[in-house]
Amino acid sequence: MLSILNPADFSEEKKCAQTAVIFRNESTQSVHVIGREAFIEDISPILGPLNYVADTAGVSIDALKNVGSDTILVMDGAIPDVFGLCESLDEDLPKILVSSETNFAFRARCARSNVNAIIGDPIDQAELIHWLEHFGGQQSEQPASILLVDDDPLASAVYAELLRAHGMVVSILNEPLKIIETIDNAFFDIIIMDLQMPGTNGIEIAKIIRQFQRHLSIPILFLSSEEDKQIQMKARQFGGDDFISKQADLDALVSIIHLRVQRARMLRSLIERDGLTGLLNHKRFKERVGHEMARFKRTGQPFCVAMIDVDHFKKVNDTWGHPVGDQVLSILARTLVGWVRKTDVVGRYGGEEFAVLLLDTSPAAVIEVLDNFRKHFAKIVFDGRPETFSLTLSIGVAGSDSQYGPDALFADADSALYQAKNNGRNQLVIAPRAELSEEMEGHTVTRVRTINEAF
Ligand code: GH3
Ligand code: MG
Ligand code: MG
Repeated sequence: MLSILNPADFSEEKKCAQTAVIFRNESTQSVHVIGREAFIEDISPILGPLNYVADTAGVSIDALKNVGSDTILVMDGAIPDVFGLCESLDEDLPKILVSSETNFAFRARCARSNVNAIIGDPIDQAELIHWLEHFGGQQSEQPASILLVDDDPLASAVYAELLRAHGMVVSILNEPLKIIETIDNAFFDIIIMDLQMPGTNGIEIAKIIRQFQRHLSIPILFLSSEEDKQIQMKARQFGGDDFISKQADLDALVSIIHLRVQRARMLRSLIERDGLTGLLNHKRFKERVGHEMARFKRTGQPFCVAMIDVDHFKKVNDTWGHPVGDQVLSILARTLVGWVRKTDVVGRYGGEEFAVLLLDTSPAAVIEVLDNFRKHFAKIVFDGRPETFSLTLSIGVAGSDSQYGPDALFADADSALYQAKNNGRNQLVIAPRAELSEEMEGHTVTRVRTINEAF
C-alpha cells in the first residue's frame, strides 16, 4: 500500500516532517517521489508495471540528504519551494522535475538548482521511463575493460597496475600475434597498444584487427615513445584512433581512455540497439543466441528462446495513434527487462515482436516466469487519453536442443507463437520439438480470458 506524502503546506519549520515515497525495483535503483497526493497517484501506475514497489510509509526529507548514490528523485514542480529543496540535496543525485512550465527563465532556474531533467505535466509515461533508464544507466555504468598489448611484460604490468588503480579492468597480451583470438573470446571497450614491438608493430596489428568487420568499431589507442609525427599520422591512418606519448602523464592517459570508452559505448549502443526501446536489435540478438548455442554444445547448459508478440497491436495505432503505440512498446520493453534476470537477454525482434534469451534455466522455471509476465502485462493500464486500455501477449517458447542450430530454434519459437495466435491469443505455447516439451507439454498451453476480445 502506498503512503502518500502531502507537502502542499510545508513551512520552513515543518521541513523535517516532509516525507517522500520510495519506490524500489530489485534489479535497478530506487526512485524517490516527492509531491502532492495527486502527483503520487499519477506516478504509481507508471512505476508499478516496471516492478517498482513502494516500500515504506514515507521518509522525512532530511533522510533524503543521506540517500545512496543509486537514487533518482522525481519531484512535483507544484510543491512550494521546490527549488530550495533541490538545492538542499546532493548535487550529484539525478533530479527529474515534473512541471508544465517550459519557458527559458524556468529552465534556467531549474539548471541553477541542479535539476537534471524536466518533464511535462500531465506526465508522459514513456518520457519518464526514458529518463529513469537514462539516469539508472549512468549510475550502473560498468568499469572500462581494457586490453593492453605490449611485448614487454614488465612495462605492461606497470601500466596495468596504474590503470587498475583508476578503477579499470585490465587484461594484458604480451604476444601481439594472438590479438584476434583474444578479442574474439572476450569483450574489451578499448585496446591500448605499444607501437614498437619485435617481429611486428602496432600499425600492422591495427591493420589486422580492422580486416575483421566485427572489430571495426573497437577503439585502438597507441601508446608509444614515438615522437615522429609522420609515424603518428600513419598509425592513425591505419585504424588507430589516438596516439599517446609514453611521456604523457597518467591523468591525461586516464581521461583519454574514459572519453574514448564513453564514445565507443555510445556508438556501439546506436549500432546494436533499437532506438525506441533500447533493446538489442534483431541482428545482435540472433548473434547472441548463436553464441549461446555454441556454448550449449560445449557445456550442455540449456537455454530457452521466447518470442513475444503483442495481440492486435495494429488496433492500438489505429485507435490511439502511432505515438501511443510507441509508448506501449517502450513500456513493454522496460517491463520485460525488469521481469527477467539480469543475465537474460531481451531483444526487439521486429515491430511489435520481442525475443528473450533465458539462460541456464529449467523449462518449468522459464514457463512460470514468462506466463506470469503475460498475466502481469495484461494488467497494465495504458494511457490512450482520454481513455485507458490494456493489451495481451502471445508467447512462443523453444528450448536449446543439440540437434538443431539457431535458425531451427527461432523457427520452433516462431511456430509456437503462431500456434498461440491461432489458439486465440493471450497465451503461452511451447514448441513441441525441443526438450522443453518432453517435460512440459500438455501442461502449459494456457488460454485465459482475452482482454483484446473487446476489440
Ligand atoms: P496479431 O495479434 O496477429 O499479432 O495482430 P497485430 O495487429 O498485433 O499484428 P500485425 O502484424 O497485423 O500488426 C503489427 C503492427 O505493429 C503493424 C505496425 O504498424 C505496428 N508497428 C510495428 N512497429 C511499430 C512501431 O515501432 N511503433 C508503432 N507504433 N507501431 C509499430
Ligand atoms: Mg501482434
Ligand atoms: Mg507481429
